[in-house]
Amino acid sequence: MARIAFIYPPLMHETFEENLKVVDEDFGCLPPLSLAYAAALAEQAGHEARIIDTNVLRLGLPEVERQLREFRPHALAFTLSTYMFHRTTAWMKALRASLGVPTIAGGINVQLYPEETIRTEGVDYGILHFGIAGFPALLKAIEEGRDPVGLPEVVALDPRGRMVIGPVDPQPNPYLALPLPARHLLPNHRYYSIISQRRNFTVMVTSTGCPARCRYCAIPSRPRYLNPVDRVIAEIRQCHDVHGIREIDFFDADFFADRRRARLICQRLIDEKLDIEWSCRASIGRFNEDLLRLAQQSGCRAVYLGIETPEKEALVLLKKNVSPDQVREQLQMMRRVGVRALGFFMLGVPGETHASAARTIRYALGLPIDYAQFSRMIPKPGSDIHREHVEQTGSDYWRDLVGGRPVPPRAPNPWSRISEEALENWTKLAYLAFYYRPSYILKALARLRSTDEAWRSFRTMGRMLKAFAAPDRRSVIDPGPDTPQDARTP
Ligand code: B12
Repeated sequence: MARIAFIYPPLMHETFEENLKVVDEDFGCLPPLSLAYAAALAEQAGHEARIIDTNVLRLGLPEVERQLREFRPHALAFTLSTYMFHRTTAWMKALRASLGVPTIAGGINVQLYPEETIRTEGVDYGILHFGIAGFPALLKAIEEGRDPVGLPEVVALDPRGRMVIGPVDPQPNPYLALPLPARHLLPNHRYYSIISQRRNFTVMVTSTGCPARCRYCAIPSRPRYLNPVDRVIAEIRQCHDVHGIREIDFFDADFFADRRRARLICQRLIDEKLDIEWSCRASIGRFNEDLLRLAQQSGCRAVYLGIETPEKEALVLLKKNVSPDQVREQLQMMRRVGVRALGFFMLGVPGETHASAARTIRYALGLPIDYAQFSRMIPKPGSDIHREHVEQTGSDYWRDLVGGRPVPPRAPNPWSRISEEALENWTKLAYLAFYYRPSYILKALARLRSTDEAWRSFRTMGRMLKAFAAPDRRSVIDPGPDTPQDARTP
């Protein structure tokens, strides 16, 4: 039996991300689900696991080092996103140096950029896909002092410095072999999201991939697997009974994508009489009133919808098959049923001008939604737009970033016709215009259910005001001409 420490370093906003800094920072404190899955795989193989979530516990490197010295791990494990790549690998490097044990990285970035990942200092081994066969095999090899090069799903360098990717056994449905995430290793009472209302709160994912093909999103490129309903219910029941969880945010790209399955899950939640409220993400047009009523009865309180933009041409180019009429219809239906709506909007879509950005904000203000999130459109790693971006700019921004090559602070946006600075200002203005309406504030106050929630909302409102108090408003007040010369050239 080996001791494995799973470390979740501090999440920090990076300039190249789609959200404003203040939004990223106030999004909440959510559990590291991927690490909880990986830790469950380690425990299933008979090892002792510990997760250190530095975000929720507010720990710095020296304290983590101290705790690890006590735990005496045989290996250190991390999840690597592209965005957090350098921050995470800096922690890997530092902890490997001070503890002298190998480091293992799994997660989306290893999948996207295995070569750059494995050649980064501080990373000893990578795990691809779900790691069901590979992770236990790798831990066993480390424990027994064997060379793991060539093991299934393992990415490693051979003695000659060549990258070797072990064979990947295509699983029909990895969920059938995945244990439930090890939430018993997490401080479940500490987590919350910006809009959560109850504690304990957690996030859950019941499917991977997405049947929609929106070109700006990275999720459609991932294989589609559905966790069987019985397993989903078992996970929810465990959350409820063992971890005192009373609110769940489902992070599936579209929880209602498979209507039959969604209906079954809702019906089972009703039958099992669990005291759970939940929210999820869904595509416009994918759920009807009947299904939403059942969801509401089973505890659904909010649905997040990708509304993005009212601009018809951009919607077609991005393969986002919704019309503003459909959006309104769906939102009115949600009002009738009594489920809150959060709309995601993007600024900087193809052909974006000052006039269209203003239209998007007015559109958001005119919709019956309870929350809105405004982001810049960026070429998310793994999305169609990203592939197009590589062709248009002749370089892969993210590959260069993780490969340690110099990159500008933001990936150039060759689609939008207004500058990055102006886009940022429009995004700030969108938040101010949406959240600081007296009518909105009154409604938000009426919605509050606890002092904890009230405190979080006031703090976020205060921080937003402070962050947006002194933006360069010139580009918003005097937007200038909508001409191609106005564009920031890539
Ligand atoms: C839930 C979720 C979260 C949760 C939990 C995050 C976590 N890492 O656990 C929260 C809300 C906290 C979160 C935060 C962030 N997320 Co997130 N998140 C997701 C989401 C929706 C599902 C991930 C998931 O749990 N899938 C289900 C499990 C079963 O699959 P998995 O994550 O791939 O994990 C399996 C394997 O990959 C592997 N594995 C993963 N890590 C490790 C580690 C080891 C050691 C081993 C052995 C195996 C292993 O084992 C797992 C089980 O088999 C994905 C999108 C998606 N649908 O995949 C985005 C996604 C991964 N997130 C993304 C981003 C950008 C972020 C943030 C940077 C956002 C921010 N600005 O703060 C942070 C970064 C967090 C981090 N350091 O990883 C991007 C990543 C893009 C990229 N290439 O960088 C994605 C792809 C969404 C998107 N925008 O396209 N996220």
